[in-house]
Amino acid sequence: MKRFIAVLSLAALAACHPAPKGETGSKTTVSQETRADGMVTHDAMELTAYAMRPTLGNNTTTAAYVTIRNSGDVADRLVSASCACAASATLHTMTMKGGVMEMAEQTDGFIIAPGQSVVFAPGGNHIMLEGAKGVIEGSHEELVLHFEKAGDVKLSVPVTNDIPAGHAM
Ligand SMILES: [Cu+2]
Repeated sequence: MKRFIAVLSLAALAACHPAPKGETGSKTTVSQETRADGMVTHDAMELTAYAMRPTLGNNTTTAAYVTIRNSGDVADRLVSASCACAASATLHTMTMKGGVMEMAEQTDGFIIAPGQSVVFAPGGNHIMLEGAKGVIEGSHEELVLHFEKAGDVKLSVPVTNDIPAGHAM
């Protein structure tokens, strides 16, 4: 019996993720069971690895990153994002085209199926912020993610060049 327990705890250790670094290890979860019309139950999102890059010099374009996991039972869609820190926030994808990385706006947003994640991280999907001002290293900016079902989710996003690697959880 004792041996069995030891094996179990080893397996648990092996399943652990590496410790996230610093404040960027923040996690926000939102959940709702039932909607007023009674149609949708248990919509839930886990938001991790969020960060925003500070603006550099006179450059007013920057980006925000977040990993979104659908931990609920219904599909949801990230429709758009907004931040008081910028004139516009758009959802961008990054794809290889003829050997060149090209970014494009994902105007339909991102559908996230139950159990699936969408990762916004350097080199890939990102939330493009244009006309940004006062996005200073060490501060926080409120980023709002607009979901079709989960509604508006507010994140206090640390401004840092130490961007955490997003990962599918
Ligand atoms: Cu972009």
